[in-house]
Amino acid sequence: YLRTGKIEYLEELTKEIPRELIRLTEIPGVGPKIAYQLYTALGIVTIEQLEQAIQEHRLQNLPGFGIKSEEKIRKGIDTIKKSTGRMLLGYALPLAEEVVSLLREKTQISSISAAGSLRRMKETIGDIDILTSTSDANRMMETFTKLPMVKQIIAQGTTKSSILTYEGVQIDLRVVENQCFGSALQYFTGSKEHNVKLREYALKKGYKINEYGIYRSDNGERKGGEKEEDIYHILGMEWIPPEMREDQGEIEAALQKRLPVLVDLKDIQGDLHVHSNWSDGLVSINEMAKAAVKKGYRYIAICDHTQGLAVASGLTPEQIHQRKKEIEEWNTNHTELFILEGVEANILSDGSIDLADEVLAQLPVVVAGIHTGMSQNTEKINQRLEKAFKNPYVQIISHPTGRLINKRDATQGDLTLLFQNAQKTDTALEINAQPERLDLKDIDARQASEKYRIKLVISTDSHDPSSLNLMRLGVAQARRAWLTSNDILNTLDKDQL
Ligand code: DGT
Ligand code: CA
Ligand code: CA
Repeated sequence: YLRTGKIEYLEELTKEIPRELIRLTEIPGVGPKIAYQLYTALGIVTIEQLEQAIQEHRLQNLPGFGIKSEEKIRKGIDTIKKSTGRMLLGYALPLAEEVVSLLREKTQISSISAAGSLRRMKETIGDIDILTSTSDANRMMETFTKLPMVKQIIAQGTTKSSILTYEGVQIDLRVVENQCFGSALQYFTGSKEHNVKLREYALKKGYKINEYGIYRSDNGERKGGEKEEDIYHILGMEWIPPEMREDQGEIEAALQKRLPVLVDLKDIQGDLHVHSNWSDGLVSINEMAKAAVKKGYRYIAICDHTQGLAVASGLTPEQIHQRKKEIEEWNTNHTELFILEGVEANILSDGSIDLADEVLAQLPVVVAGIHTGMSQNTEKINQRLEKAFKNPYVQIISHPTGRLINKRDATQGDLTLLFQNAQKTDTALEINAQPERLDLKDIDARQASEKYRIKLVISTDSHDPSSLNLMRLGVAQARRAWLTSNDILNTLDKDQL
């Protein structure tokens, strides 16, 4: 490849298989194998051709296909069409951080920050907005438009440039005067709804706000704008954390000086849902524990899958027993971090748990989740969850709605019933920090806490050490849900927990 810029085998394959075929595999329910079959047997390459073939029921004639599989693929196409094309926060955030760090390295920067939905840490991001102030705007724009990830320059000016990356992500960079940085940051952080409400309130109070500052309406005098706090403080409010800026009551709360002190990453004392290579995790319990020590945690719960989930090498009671020795050995030899013995058990399709009560009773941490039969109807899912909540050993429900952003809708389960049951049985609900889960989502987690006083747990569901870093996504989701450290169980120290 280095000599010729080509790989012969790849060239051959490209002749054999059209490149567009890869797009079919983005359809939920269509893997590489099925895509290949669709192409070789029916000559299908595009989603449009696939839709046509489904309409004419041509898939049903393929070996291994039936009405059901045809229907499943049709639904998958619906999902993909509904998906907004917005990227996951977990993808946008590292990309933005890389851009910021490259700009810092190569230019003179007074201030720089993400703005827009990224700064508000929304679960999905349309485009990435970055705001900066510098003594040399031209140099900044030159540098930005020549970054290694840039495929195309959409616009290049002295105050705003936009680029498109090879992955198809749009990044907007704005350069503002240092003395306007605060007001510009406020303006470009949004949300639009928050800003509209804030501007209306400002007008009522005799002020005008825009990206250049905050001004008195009567004589136009500039009152501030260098710092973002200026805007909120001059209007008589507390500074509002970006995650709350969605016009969901935060302006009213800030005026009453009753904003909650949001949970912060540094409040997190441990991770209560991680896997090891006893089930489908990539590394040993020891390696997971060492990584958790590096994060400054005081405890982790190793919650391997259980026997009902064979595809994830779920553990039998006997294997759980064997695993215990490894956990005890760590705990005997280490004081800095305590390993809690746990499982992520399965809520089977009839609502029973795939381990006997005697086994569950031995385990300090029992997480339970739905991993199969996710397409059951509302009644079935409801019954199933209700029964699982009644199990006295189940303490935490993992990824409670089962949604996968842009890929799979939440289960048909009734959310109100879920919350009522969690409340009644004193069961905690998880905010799963995996980028495509973020489940519970922000508004649901807020309701669970405010209305039902349910305790939440922020967990990474890590299957490898580096995924422990996803905790910040879960914390962001909790902050968007207005949660404080009191609402989150894994902010407790080990003994309280
Ligand atoms: P996104 O990119 O769809 O995930 O969402 P945002 O919130 O990042 O939206 P974007 O990129 O269009 O604009 C960034 C922020 O700038 C937005 O949250 C509010 C502010 N903004 C931009 N243009 C306007 C505008 O025309 N009117 C108002 N009120 N605000 C604007
Ligand atoms: Ca944006
Ligand atoms: Ca933008």
